Amino acid sequence: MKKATYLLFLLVLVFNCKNETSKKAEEPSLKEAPQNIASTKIEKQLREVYKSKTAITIDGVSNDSAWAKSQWYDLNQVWLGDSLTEDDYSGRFKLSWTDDALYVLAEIKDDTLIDKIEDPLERWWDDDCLEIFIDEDNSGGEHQFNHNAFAYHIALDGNVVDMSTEKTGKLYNSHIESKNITTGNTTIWEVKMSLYDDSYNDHGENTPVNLSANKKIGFAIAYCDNDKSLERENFIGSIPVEGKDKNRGWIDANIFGTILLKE
Ligand SMILES: [Ca+2]
Ligand SMILES: [Ca+2]
Ligand SMILES: [Ca+2]
Ligand SMILES: [Ca+2]
Repeated sequence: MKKATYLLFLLVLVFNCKNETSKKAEEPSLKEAPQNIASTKIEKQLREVYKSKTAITIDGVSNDSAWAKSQWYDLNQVWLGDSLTEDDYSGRFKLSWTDDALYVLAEIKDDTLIDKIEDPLERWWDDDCLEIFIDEDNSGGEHQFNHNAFAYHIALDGNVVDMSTEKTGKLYNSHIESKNITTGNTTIWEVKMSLYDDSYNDHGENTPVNLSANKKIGFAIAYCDNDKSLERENFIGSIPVEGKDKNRGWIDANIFGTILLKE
């Protein structure tokens, strides 16, 4: 009897050890999980974006002729936080392009604008900000700490932040010219973006790509809404994300929509 109990104890010990070993072995791969996202993009939300024949002035005023010709798209998919009320948030956007840039016009209605974290590289997603996702070659796939795609957070003060290849936030202000003007609870954001391909080097010289008709680009846009909390209260995107975890855009370019540039 004693022997049997001892054997049982040994068995349990060995089993536990095995479990412990496999657990430990899985930990690093769990942390590196984003590295294993394959480029399995399925084209969704394919939208035609028309070229601007005249220059678009980045002044936060939407009276440029390109905007009159472009259609509004909803910015209404809740990726994080509870369901929204009309007072708390509503948003929509338009797109256009020229040979050297992609243009975004966003109209955001937000009851309280906050920009209280002074350091632009500290929790840049917890102040109100516009976030624009660009996958220049529409490849899809993982982009958390590389430049297969970009997730530009544009703060109310114009600072632009994304994750660098050093796995920290970095300013990419040279990629984006923007201006926002708030009237009442409505903010107009006008944005001009230079696009870079996946060879982008955080420590080298980089040349933006030239845009041309029939080019496809992976694209999504979102708004981080915080009104009074330590962390953002809502994250609202332009495209439905399947599954429970909808905060995937900053890691996984497979979830982006696709835009098709047209003359
Ligand atoms: Ca303008
Ligand atoms: Ca709000
Ligand atoms: Ca890419
Ligand atoms: Ca807000």
